[in-house]
Amino acid sequence: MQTWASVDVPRLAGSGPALRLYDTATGRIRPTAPGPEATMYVCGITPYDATHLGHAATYLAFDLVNRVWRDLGHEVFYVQNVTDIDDPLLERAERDHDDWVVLGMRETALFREDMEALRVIPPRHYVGAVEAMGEISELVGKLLASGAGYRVDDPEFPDVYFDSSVTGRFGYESNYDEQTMIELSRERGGDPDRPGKRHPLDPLLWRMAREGEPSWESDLGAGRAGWHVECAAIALNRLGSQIDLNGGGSDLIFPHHECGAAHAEAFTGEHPFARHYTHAGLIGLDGEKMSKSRGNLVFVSKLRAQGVDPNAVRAALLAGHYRTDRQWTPELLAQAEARLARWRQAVALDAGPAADDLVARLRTHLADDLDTPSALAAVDGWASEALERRGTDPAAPALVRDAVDALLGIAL
Ligand code: 5CA
Ligand code: ZN
Repeated sequence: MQTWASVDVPRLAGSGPALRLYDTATGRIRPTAPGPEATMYVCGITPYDATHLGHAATYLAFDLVNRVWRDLGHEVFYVQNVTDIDDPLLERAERDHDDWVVLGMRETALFREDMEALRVIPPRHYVGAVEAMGEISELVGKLLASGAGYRVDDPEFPDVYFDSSVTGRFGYESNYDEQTMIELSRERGGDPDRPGKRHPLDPLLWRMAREGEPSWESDLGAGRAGWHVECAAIALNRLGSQIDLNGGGSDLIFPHHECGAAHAEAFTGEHPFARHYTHAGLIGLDGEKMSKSRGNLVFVSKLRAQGVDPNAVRAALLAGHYRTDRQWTPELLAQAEARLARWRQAVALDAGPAADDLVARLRTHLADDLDTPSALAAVDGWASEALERRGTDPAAPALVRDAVDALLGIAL
């Protein structure tokens, strides 16, 4: 699929400390230690109701990872998918008497536009499930042949499932107990109650064609791919195994990333599939998680249409820590707008207080599990000093502008 337009990232002199991030699998903040090339797979949208501020917050968090790695001199190999065929998309299309293909295309186009406006660095490969159906079915075929997959005991629809016991590690990524896993699976697209499976937690790999549902020809029989194997195949085929980071919002901890990791590890025999499983907290509105099913959504495109500066949306979402579940409020946006106005006033001065120390602090805060609240406060400090006491360094305003752009993605 076509990705979105790239964004210029200023190069800063010097370098900072290695990036440390929380890893869900080990429950610890650990250094990321990519080689010259850093590999990152972040789960993309299911294209309906895009792009709400919860989506935006999650992609902004991983955009910071991208920016910090680049600043450290790594080449970042970033891949993202689009789940452009799945049950929720079909359900929405049916509800709205829409064509699921058109719905997916429209929402993906809107998402691209929003990402561009938010100055998110695009992935190198942006891959739709539909265009990847051949490679996904191939992976399912190999899992089936190796014994990691099996046909469910159902003569009418012998769908292919994954035997979650084959790696001997199922549960290592989420660290949830079995009861929790079963409940979350039921809530999030799984089918723990389907008869004929070896284990309730075994996820679907290939759904045989049903009347009235889209399907694709394959050696497995006409059908379509399960959700987790979609991401496993797209990631493995482009980034290989043992990637540096697998990311998404915290609602993907289970079953999605647990199952994706198990698929990849069963296929390659290598553990772990990702060195870091990193998850962003969920954004809510009026005390509830912002989600399609609840319908309490605030859209990036609506804000843009109202004339809101996307840089202010970015600043508002980065004002909280990426791992904290937090609420979107109009005040949050107003505060971000005031903050940006002040920063812009300060960088418009002919001279300012020396900014080398600010750049070092920005790097240190971001390297510390993306501590954006402290990073933004550091810029506030410099801006106050510049506006209240002035400064004599003529290069400082431009340096701050570049650092805020390169590291936070905010254009002043
Ligand atoms: N297509 C799948 C991933 S393969 C999917 O989860 N799509 S999604 O459109 O539902 O979500 C896209 C990304 O936004 C996911 O990483 C998800 O965890 C994240 N997300 C969804 N709702 C929120 C929210 N309220 N706050 C923060 N992130 C969210
Ligand atoms: Zn995914």
